[in-house]
Amino acid sequence: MDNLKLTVQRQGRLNEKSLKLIEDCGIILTQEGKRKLVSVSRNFPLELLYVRDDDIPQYVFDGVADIGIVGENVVLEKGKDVKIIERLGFAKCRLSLAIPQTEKYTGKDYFQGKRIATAYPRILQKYLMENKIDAEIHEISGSVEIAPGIGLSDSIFDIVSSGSTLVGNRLKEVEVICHSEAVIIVTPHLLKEKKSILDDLLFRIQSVQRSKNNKYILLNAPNDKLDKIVKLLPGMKSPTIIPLYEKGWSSLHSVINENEFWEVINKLKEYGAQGILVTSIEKMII
Ligand code: PRT
Ligand code: ZN
Repeated sequence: MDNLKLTVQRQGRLNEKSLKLIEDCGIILTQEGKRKLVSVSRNFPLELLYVRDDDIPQYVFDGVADIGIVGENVVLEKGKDVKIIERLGFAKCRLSLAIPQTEKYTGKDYFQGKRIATAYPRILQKYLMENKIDAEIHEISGSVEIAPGIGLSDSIFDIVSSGSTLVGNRLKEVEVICHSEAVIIVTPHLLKEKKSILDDLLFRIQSVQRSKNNKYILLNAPNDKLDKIVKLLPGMKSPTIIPLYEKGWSSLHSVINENEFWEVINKLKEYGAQGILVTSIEKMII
């Protein structure tokens, strides 16, 4: 049977995490394969194609690759008819409008008649049309943040993550247009026989993703507070409770969403929980 073809970024911000995700799924790629244009797994029917991230939507749309891992911003910008089937939670960033720090921002109408430099003309055009802003788009492919400083534009529309690039170029972020993260896209031409390989891969990816968002928690608690603690930590089906040697106490094991942990911890202490241990989970299948 044919391998499922996955295209990933050859070099750059997405490359390492894309490969790590595949590795976390138990899929072994040959070491030297990472430097080639193509590599084949020896324990899963998967083939990797390494390309520039900008080319990924086209490769997937054409069916040269069945699926791809790419930033949502690139998917939106290319406008190809590919479907996002999974959000991966890394390479998070936003696409924003920014203006010189010395300028007074008066709201969206500030951009009427202005020149905006960007590498994302399509996303920007859509935003300007939706907001009835008549501005001039200057498409440039890199170092967008220097455009206002050299007189190429009045403002920029670009990717922002920490915001330090903007500050370093004396710019300020004034409108966030959209958010982005790495996603998996699938071709509209997926062959039936490859669908089951894709389902298997997605099952593995989701187990890995879930395990990243959750922690295994163990604690000791007085028996009369167990009901309250179980409500805070309902776990996957229900927590495991094991009696301690010391009378009146139990050990409780459960799973907790990482984002909820700090909210719950104070309540746990209030209910007399002690010896709280939190550890990571490698795979999580529900
Ligand atoms: O060579 P190739 O074309 O494959 O790669 P590339 O240079 O086009 O892309 P790359 O590797 O830089 O980024 C790949 C993807 O990572 C992007 O498409 C985004 O989806 C995502 N991503 C996440 C980012 C950032 N964070 C990011 N901070 N992409 C770029 N940046 C740049 C941004 O352009 C700006 O210059 O970092 C600067 C802003 O960062 P802060 O932290 O200073 O705000
Ligand atoms: Zn690129």
